[in-house]
Amino acid sequence: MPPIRILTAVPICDGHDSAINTINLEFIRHGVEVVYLGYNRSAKDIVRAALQEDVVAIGISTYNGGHLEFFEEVADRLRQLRLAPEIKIFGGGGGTITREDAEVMYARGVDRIFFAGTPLEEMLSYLSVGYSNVVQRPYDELSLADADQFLSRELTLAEPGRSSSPKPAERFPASHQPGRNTKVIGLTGPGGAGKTTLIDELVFRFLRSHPENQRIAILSHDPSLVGSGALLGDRATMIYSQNDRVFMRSLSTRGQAGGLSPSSGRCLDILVRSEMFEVILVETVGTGQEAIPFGIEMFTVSKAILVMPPDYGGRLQLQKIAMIDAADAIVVNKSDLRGSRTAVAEIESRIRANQRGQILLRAQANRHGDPGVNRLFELLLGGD
Ligand code: B12
Repeated sequence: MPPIRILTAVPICDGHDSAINTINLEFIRHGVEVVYLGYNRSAKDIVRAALQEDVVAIGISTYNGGHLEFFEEVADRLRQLRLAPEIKIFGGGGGTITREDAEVMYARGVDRIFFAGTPLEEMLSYLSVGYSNVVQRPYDELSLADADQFLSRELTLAEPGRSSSPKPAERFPASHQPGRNTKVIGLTGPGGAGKTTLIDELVFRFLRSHPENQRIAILSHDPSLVGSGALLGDRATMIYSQNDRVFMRSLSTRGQAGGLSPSSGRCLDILVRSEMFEVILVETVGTGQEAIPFGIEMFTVSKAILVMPPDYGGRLQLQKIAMIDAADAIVVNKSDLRGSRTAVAEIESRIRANQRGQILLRAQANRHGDPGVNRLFELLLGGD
């Protein structure tokens, strides 16, 4: 069976994330894939993410005292989308959630509350007994009000070890319609280079510059850890991507080297064929020197961006980074750090011999309105 896949979050106006961080790690160590949405999240953001990630349960950790109303809103939103009772809600909040409160919450659709003093093994056993054998069946497209829900399940069925008939990608009409030209942009680079922040900023510029009916998708990757669990945490650092016009799916590598997962190619194919998006951004896991994740069979992108920090270790190290030759654009991010101008000069001389017209930019993605990010957006996503 594929790993249990859940979403965890901390509600709005609540920064108590220490408990959920500990619990997430314990779940991951025992083979669970945890999509972590972060703290200070609204019920709407949580339910949107749960739908797009096609999780079997939502775990909420809350200490701000608003748990009765908050859990109820999550349950109501799930019901409105006909996602309840399939997606279950569980959680905890130490001594702030009393046993009396929990009874009220159960009556409103919450599956389980864990009180102060509960051993981690009890939570693990709750997950493994309740969710190990959940079968996520194909949706009949016509019976659904929400196209995102259909798309989300198709992505699930594209995973290795799932059976689906007909094959998922064939359930959308074939792409290649005249006039429709989905841009697929791949972003790769070492861990900590700022890929996720850069993506969120590109999404912001897309939402601002494109009409309301146009949407953008993100296919994001994180590494699977020993025991096959994974912390799918890119959503936790994103701000603008919490938006109905953004569809995001997080994939774990499930042991595959090179930056992508065994189902990445099929998932990208499904996203393209759905014809729901103007742009699809693909983020790899943090990659090493030898990785060239895009351009291989089943995974071709329109443009590939290499995101690098300025401190790659000097000219000699630069010679060894294979993606420098394969990228269409190289972004030296974190330009506020020392050495970023030198980095650009060194990379410039490194790529000169390639004569491919590669774009080279300095950027500081964590700065609002950064001119480097603006330029990258104009060059790769601005217009046709
Ligand atoms: C640590 C802590 C902090 C840290 C938070 C660090 C962090 N990044 O999380 C700091 C010091 C920053 C902090 C700040 C504040 N805190 Co504080 N904090 C606590 C404290 C001491 C522990 C909470 C905790 O993490 N427990 C550890 C977990 C692992 O154990 P547990 O709570 O018993 O939970 C069990 C189960 O419920 C379960 N569980 C919990 N969540 C989940 C989720 C899932 C999915 C599952 C399966 C299980 C589960 O796991 C545990 C298993 O035994 C509590 C008091 C207390 N003793 O509970 C106050 C407490 C929660 N804080 C409180 C307050 C008021 C605040 C502040 C508003 C204080 C202020 N005026 O600035 C701020 C708000 C911060 C913010 N931005 O939200 C109050 C809340 C009162 C209320 N709701 O009525 C409390 C109760 C203290 C008090 N008695 O007044 N806080």
